[in-house]
Amino acid sequence: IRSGQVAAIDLGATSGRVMVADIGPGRLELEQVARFANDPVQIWDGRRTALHWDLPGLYNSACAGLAEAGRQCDNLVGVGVDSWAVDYAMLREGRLLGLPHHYRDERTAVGVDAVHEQLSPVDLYLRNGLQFLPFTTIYQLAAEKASGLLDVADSALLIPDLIGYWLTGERGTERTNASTTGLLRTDGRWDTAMLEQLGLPADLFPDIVETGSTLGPLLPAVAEHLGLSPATTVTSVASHDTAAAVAAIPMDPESAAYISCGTWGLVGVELPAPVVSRAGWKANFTNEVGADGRIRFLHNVMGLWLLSETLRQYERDGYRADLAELLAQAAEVTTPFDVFDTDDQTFLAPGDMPARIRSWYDERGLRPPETRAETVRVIVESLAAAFADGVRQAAELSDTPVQRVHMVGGGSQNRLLCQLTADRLGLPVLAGPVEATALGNVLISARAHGLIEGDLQAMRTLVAAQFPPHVFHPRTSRTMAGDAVLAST
Ligand code: LRH
Repeated sequence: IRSGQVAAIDLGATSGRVMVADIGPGRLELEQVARFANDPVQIWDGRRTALHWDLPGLYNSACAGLAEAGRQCDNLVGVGVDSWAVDYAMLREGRLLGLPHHYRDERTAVGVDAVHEQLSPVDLYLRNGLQFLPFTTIYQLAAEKASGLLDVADSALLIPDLIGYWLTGERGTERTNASTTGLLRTDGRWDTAMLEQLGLPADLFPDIVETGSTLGPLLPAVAEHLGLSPATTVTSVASHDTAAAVAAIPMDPESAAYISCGTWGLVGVELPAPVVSRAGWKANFTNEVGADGRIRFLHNVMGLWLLSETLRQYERDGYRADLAELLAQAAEVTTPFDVFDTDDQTFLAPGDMPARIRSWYDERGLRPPETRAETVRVIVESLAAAFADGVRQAAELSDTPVQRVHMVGGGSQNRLLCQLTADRLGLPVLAGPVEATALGNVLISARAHGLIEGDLQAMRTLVAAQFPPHVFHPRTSRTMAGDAVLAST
């Protein structure tokens, strides 16, 4: 066992950070060295303004963070990169062809139609085991066909793989993130027959690289520019942020469900093998690959996006929104409201969220929230309801006897959300760690560098010891099945 530190570049949909971890047997210390905004850019493309990620800007900020990490560490041995899933950049002869599209860009609708003309949604599900999300890579690529870019590109890289390529000059498609593209069969291989049927190039993405493998050392010029040792290597960690988070959840997957709650709320269980059934298709449950070959059987709930986009609107309206204050006011709301369907695609795009929520109620003749506190309350209530449904369905569809629910990510700091979720399920919610994604990133990196050893269970034990969760006990005796509602307080 060696000693040293590893750095994580963790890119979220609203902000990115560089974290440093000092890890060894029984030791896990995590520190943030840089945090930066991730502000998508709207750019005129000749026909419309399209929503893109500012990848060069993010890379620049990440590099500044790595340089700072190097200054703070005595032996920085490695770097791992994770980000949101599905999005990709196109390249020709190694050079970037324009900024990657944001998955919330509206261009994907034509792609969905084009794919479903060739393959029915259920047939597609039986091939790739993924829930329907209109922005999955397969739909984005199908939409891309019209742009002509596919004729020019000779390769494509998922976002963390692009950062890894810029750092090392090496290309690969990391396994966990590859599993979100819809381009793999449930056996983990590229579905070349399907790509051919859809008229998409079969060799656009580089070969799959396994989670935890070494991508390569930093390019000499990069190492010099950042003041890092040229021996520093980049590990292909669980580069899908959700896979990294799940790897670090201090849970026993045999009896626990999880909610990885950031921009999205990913609700599910961890399984040894995919569950691909008609019932799973109907419930829109996905089989994504996790660290060490586990399956993340989960459903995407709209997540904190509903809240952050609401706050953004309040600021546009000239109100200086303070989340903590609004949540405190929301907790005091006693008027009962129906919950709204957080899965409704109308909430996907950026824009005026409170107005869209109000219309959702109006269109159904239901009483809409009026005040800011009421709006925040219905969002949190509706998220808790969607989380509870997700947990129940995950348990049922996978035959997992769920006894507790782990909430990690930013949502674990939202006490109202944790409590309401516990109440709706009648199960304890164990909140934290908030930085599960970065922890999963550094743990896999540290293991690859020989700083720690062991399986996922060993890593989770390390997390549990250093980051004991905060327990929210249910205030009702409601059962998992959702019947018998008896308030005990
Ligand atoms: C969460 C996440 C999620 C994907 C979405 C695109 O950040 O990676 O797992 O479905 O972003």
